[in-house]
Amino acid sequence: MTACINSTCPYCGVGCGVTVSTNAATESVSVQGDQLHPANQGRLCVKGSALADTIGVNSRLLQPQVDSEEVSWVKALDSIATRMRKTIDEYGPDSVAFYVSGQLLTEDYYVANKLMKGFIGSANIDTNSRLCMSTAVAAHKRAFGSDTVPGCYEDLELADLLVITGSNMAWTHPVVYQRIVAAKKARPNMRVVVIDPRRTATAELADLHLAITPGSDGYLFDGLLAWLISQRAIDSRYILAHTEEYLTAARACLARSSDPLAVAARCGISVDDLLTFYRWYCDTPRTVTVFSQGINQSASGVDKAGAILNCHLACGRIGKPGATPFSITGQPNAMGGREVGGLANQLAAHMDIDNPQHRDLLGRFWGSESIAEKPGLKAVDMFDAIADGRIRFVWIMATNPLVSLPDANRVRKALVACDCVVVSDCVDDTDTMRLADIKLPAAGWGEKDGTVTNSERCISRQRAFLPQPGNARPDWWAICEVAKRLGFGHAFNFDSPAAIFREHAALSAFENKGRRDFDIGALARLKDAEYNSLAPVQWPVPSSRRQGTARMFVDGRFFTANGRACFVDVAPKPAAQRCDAQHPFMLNTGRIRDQWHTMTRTGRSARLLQHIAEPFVELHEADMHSLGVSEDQLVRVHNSLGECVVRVRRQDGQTPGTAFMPIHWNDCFASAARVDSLVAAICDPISGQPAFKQTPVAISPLRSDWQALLLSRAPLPLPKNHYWCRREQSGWQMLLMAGARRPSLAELKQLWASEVDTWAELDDEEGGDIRLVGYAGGEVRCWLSLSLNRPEVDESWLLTAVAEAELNARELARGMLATGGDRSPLICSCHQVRTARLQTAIAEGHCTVEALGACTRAGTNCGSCIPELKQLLVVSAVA
Ligand SMILES: Nc1nc2c(c(=O)[nH]1)N[C@H]1C(S)=C(S)[C@@H](COP(=O)(O)OP(=O)(O)OC[C@H]3O[C@@H](n4cnc5c(=O)[nH]c(N)nc54)[C@H](O)[C@@H]3O)O[C@H]1N2
Ligand SMILES: Nc1nc2c(c(=O)[nH]1)N[C@H]1C(S)=C(S)[C@@H](COP(=O)(O)OP(=O)(O)OC[C@H]3O[C@@H](n4cnc5c(=O)[nH]c(N)nc54)[C@H](O)[C@@H]3O)O[C@H]1N2
Ligand code: SF4
Ligand SMILES: [Mo]
Repeated sequence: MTACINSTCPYCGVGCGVTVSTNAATESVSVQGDQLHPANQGRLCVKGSALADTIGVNSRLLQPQVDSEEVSWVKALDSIATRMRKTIDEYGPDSVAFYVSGQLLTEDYYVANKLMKGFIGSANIDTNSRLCMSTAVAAHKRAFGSDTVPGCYEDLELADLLVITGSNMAWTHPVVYQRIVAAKKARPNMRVVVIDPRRTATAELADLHLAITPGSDGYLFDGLLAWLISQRAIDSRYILAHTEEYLTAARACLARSSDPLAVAARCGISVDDLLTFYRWYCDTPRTVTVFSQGINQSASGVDKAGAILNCHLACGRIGKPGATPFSITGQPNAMGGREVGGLANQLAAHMDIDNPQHRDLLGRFWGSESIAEKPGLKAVDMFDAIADGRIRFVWIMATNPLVSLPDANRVRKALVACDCVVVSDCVDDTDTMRLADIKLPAAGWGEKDGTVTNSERCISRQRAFLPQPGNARPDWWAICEVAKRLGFGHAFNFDSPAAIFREHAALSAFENKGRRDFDIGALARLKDAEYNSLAPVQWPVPSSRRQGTARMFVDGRFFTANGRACFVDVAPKPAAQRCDAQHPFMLNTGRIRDQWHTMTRTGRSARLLQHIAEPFVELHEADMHSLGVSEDQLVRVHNSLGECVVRVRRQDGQTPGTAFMPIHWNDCFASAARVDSLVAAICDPISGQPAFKQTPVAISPLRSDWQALLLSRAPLPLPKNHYWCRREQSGWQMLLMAGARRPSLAELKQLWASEVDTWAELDDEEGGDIRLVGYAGGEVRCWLSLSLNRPEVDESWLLTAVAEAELNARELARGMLATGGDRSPLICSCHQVRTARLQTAIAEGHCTVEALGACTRAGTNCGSCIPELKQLLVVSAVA
């Protein structure tokens, strides 16, 4: 019997609908795109397509633990409440904190915020959205009076000019990107400008790629406003009718940014390219500007986003089909978190903590007299307060700050020093979990019910289709249970996510009367069955408009006191830090196509690890030359804060003098690859969002006398003084290692002394390489290859081979069949198509993405690799 259920993908802010089929007899789960979901209309990217690989009880935390002992939930919840109460009694409400996440469901988030700001009476709840969207939030509020994303995905398809800045959406919002690709194909006149210091997969679609100096977007958009004014391309009627402070902003902008030559020089691009962009913008009423972390994660991010908003307001390009600024959100529920007021300076339902009327309203609605009166500490400040003992209790939910906060080594010190650290997570081992005093097993995707809101304000249901494993429980339940033990039972007597959602919706409409943008009053009386079957809907959904709202500000009315949008004088600034002789490389950080953040889920999918399996630093060839390093060589990337050891990848899209590292690897997966151990905690003064994208570093080659690949059935002890990178695949532990002093054969065998009864060895006559296979009872238990450089192995072949005991030991030791396997980089994860196969197909005359797809199947499932196929076609055409 197969059962089908619709839900929402738990990864990025595109918020794709998925249809999950579960077969009770075979216990198999398959995940497909939901044909009817408005965000994706059936499409999924590679991460969504691999969702079924990442569920299950493997590596899950299944039982609460207090001080390293497994305990019942009752005991764990009692301990949390007692320790919290004791801390509050002794040091006051501001000595406790919650650090939460845009990956919580709205219902979890709502009760966490309600408990801290409404009943404990402190605003010390902040979220990883501080690292992600807080800049956009602050810029929206300053310009619009509310944190409103005005447009919708359809606007990106309708635009005649699409400006994408600081976003690698081909990899990070792949389904929206695919929608744009399709739109551009249907309307070839649509133009795309990509602004990014690197040439990314996203830039493959661009008619113009501006590889600006890192951090210079503020100059570019300020210069654009000056140009629009000088060309009389502004919409004076709109400015007069719907905005204020235009003259102040315009005068300042004209005074500093009128000279395109100077602006181009600041941005490190040619004046021709600059003016091409400016002219296109001038001439195209249907313009959309999409921005993401290249803008948000900056010490002057709010002003950069403000500069973008200024240009849209000046041309009246907002609230119209195909014309809007569009801050695209990262996490699946970044928007839901904003709705419930998860940031330390907000109140629930898009209200403000600084506004006494809002506090009063909330107090009456919640029946509480202890609503927090002042903003709480923003993420980076919160961890500083933990470090210096102002905060003595912290509950971390659905985020991994030891990996994702800047100056991550300082975060470690803070958590070590903290009296009580509670961590709620689904998996049993994360860098942060290792420092928890109390561990709570959270129900994960597919095991819990609730709602999320995507980048275009669309609320959709996540639905459970699996039982909660072991003693895992949803986060909302754990929070409510603690609230009850703290004496707030009357306000936390929720019996289901539906009940929480109804209260959340009712609050949004309470005394609203069109004054606050976030109003979902039409959903306040949903019966449980209606909540269960809730179809995706875009907020606002006031009682008067049940069908939801695609676009905001259509009538030019904003949520400021006088209804006018506000121009802001946004004096541009360069990147907060500069390179110097000791730190000659500007390190940029971000995401790769097939991994999600700290890899707790995607790092367990063999399929997703094949695209890129090891942490790396990308460098331009010229820099590799001057450093004297070659592709795949290990290097140290370091500065005064920390050090990482990663492999070099040559990347021609990298500007000389810049480097790029992924954010994903951490202490659970590699010896030294937490990139945030290098990033300084320099934040935007308004939003508190850290400048993750520009860090001066030094890079130096690492000498290694040997490198090895180990495969083992049993868990391996991780070496302390060597480079390593591990993963699990098909029940095998795979470990790559490198080091200075070469271990002896005896030392290596010692690793599996208790496991193995028979060894097969093969010494390479030429290089003195070591190849070892260990058997127990005729079955392969371990396999090892050690040589000077990284052993070249066909991993797919090897994994099948080690499972077959009768295989010739010599062949196994060689690691490859005599015919050889294809070890070239994997491009299409869905159909397992590698570069060499594609190059052959191109040589045979398959010279379009479609032809390559027909011939090799690459790119025909989720399409996430199409930008890479295009790159390959371009490179092959040049060669
Ligand atoms: N595969 C995958 N997808 C994801 C995620 C993931 O972990 N993996 N995470 C999700 C989350 S939470 C988020 S927030 C989003 C982030 O989505 P994006 O913002 O698209 O992702 P990033 O890779 O962080 O950075 C975007 C781009 O900014 C560029 N950049 C750096 N400095 C500058 C600059 O000064 N100016 C400009 N214009 N650009 C610059 C970088 O080179 C990079 O290409 O992705 C979401 N989607
Ligand atoms: N250098 C640098 N640093 C960055 C960034 C960057 O671009 N550069 N980007 C920043 C951004 S935008 C973001 S969003 C952050 C992301 O950083 P994090 O939020 O730290 O990363 P995740 O791995 O997504 O952490 C989510 C955790 O929640 C767990 N989890 C999943 N579902 C649930 C659930 O339902 N309940 C509970 N309790 N736990 C759950 C997962 O197993 C995982 O451990 O990183 C930030 N850090
Ligand atoms: S684009 Fe991919 S990761 Fe993002 S929601 Fe859709 S399927 Fe999930
Ligand atoms: Mo994010």
